[in-house]
Amino acid sequence: KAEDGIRDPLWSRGLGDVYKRQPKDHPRYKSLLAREKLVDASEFVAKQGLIAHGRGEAFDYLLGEQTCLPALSAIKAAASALIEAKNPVISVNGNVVALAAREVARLSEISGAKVEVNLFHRTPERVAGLTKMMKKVGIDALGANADDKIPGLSSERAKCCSDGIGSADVVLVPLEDGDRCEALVNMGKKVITIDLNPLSRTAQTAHITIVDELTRCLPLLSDFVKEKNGLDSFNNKQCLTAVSYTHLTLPTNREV
Ligand code: PTJ
Repeated sequence: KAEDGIRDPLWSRGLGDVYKRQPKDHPRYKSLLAREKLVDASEFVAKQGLIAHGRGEAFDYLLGEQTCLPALSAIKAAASALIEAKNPVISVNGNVVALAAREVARLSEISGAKVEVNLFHRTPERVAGLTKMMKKVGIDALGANADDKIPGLSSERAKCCSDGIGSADVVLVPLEDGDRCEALVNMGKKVITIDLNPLSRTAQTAHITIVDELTRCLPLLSDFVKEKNGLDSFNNKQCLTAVSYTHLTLPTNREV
């Protein structure tokens, strides 16, 4: 254990080990790697997050495990929103930190967005552990001193930071619960989400929904912000319809 009493998560065995333990020639190497990252950080990933990951995998399988054209438009619209934002915040949960801490760190650096650890299944231990994981990739994440509340939500899941989500104009909140997404929209925030399920309440409620896998779309989003390659005219409903009708297919015609 480290001196603060929290076991060094994720990189305790060195991230290299996570990669080395997976057979690189396995046809589903990337999928194995993602699962291994979640297991490695299991102390701070909600058990429910593992189920959420399985649902995401299933949708990604049907999407052909690639960024579809409507998702690309949504990523560009998200880039525009982040570029124009005055106080952008990236809200991260257990799954997001375990899978994509480095990708979040790069986006935060490029966009100037703050990072807040904000959890559905909130405990002080999880907030501290995930904050420490962000620190290891160079990010001082907010979250521990939650002094504000998201109106309309009960109990621990309402907590947030006044200098983070509380005062943000644009919030990027990947893999979010539908209730909380709606509450953020009701607060007047511009909400960008990343969710592989185009039918979820979060996907339907957010202003900009990127229907793509988290680790696949974050680097693209960072590149577009850096290149100022945004898209101002965007219709989320049309985008979700295009994903559902054109890109969610049964994988009968491709290698599985
Ligand atoms: O760490 P906590 O306590 O904040 O809890 C996090 C979870 C994920 C448990 C919580 O936010 C939750 O219950 O989320 P939901 O309502 O299950 O929604 C998660 C959504 O993310 C689902 O629609 C999944 O399809 C989608 N998803 C899962 N993995 C990925 C994903 N979308 C993009 N990339 C992924 N890797």
